[in-house]
Amino acid sequence: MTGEMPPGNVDGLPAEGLPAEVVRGEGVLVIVPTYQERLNVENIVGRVRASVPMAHVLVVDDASPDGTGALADALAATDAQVHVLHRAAKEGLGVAYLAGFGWGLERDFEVLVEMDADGSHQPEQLPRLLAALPDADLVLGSRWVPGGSVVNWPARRKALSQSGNVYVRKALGLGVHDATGGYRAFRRSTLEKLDLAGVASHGYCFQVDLVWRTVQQGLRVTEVPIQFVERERGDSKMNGAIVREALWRVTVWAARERAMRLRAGAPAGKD
Ligand SMILES: Nc1nc2c(ncn2[C@@H]2O[C@H](COP(=O)(O)OP(=O)(O)O)[C@@H](O)[C@H]2O)c(=O)[nH]1
Ligand SMILES: [Mg+2]
Repeated sequence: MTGEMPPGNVDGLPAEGLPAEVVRGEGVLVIVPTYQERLNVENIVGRVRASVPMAHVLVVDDASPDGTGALADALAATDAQVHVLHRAAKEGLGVAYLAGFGWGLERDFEVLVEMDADGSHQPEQLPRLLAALPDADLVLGSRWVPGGSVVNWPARRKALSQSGNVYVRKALGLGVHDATGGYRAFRRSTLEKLDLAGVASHGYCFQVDLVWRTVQQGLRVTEVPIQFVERERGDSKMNGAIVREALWRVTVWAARERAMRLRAGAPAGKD
């Protein structure tokens, strides 16, 4: 599965403002939000540590009733590169990531990575994302570019993700094929420019929100193909409300953007 993967060591790449050590994992924080992931947390943390040994991991747990947080604490107790941020209640993926970003930005991390806990985002592909960072301000792991794929999704879920991404691309005029995915690497400098305090979106919409903000700042977004593997253990927290939130917020942003362009006398969008 990982045979065609480039090696983690990417010596020789021109690193614009990014030392080669960062591309190899030094100063990299992998943020893993968890809710009810007791069956997955040890596996994902171990795989990140094996794949990019210099990187640190931050588990952001929303007081999972199944004891995910305590298990993460036990992992952190034996590994100085594993950390846990306990939140008091489940408030959605977006709020958990914002807390994780805050934690990482307060410390000296240069790169902040988003990764699901359920194994859908393979830690073995992280070197691939990091290798693209010298030429990007945000690297997206993408299912919907050539070379990208999804394993074990029913046709209905695949169609939902693909059509959702087409809608986002057309409505916002974004040149991005997977704006809803949650496997991505931000430079610290990118997050610092995004007005994170103003982010109100929660689920998939949170992911679109951050790409949209990054593009609006004129920053460089690069998509790297990933193989997304549907979880084998535990349950998805995706629900209709998460999809509806993304739909209405994207529609509102698109309408606002169009109105602003019209007022400025410019052509309305690229669609
Ligand atoms: N901390 C936290 N993590 C969450 C929350 N909702 C989902 N997650 C985590 O976000 C990741 C993706 O969620 P998942 O249910 O797999 O969504 P799916 O991949 O879209 O089906 C997993 O690691 C979840 O445990 C939440 O409210 N709080
Ligand atoms: Mg999942």
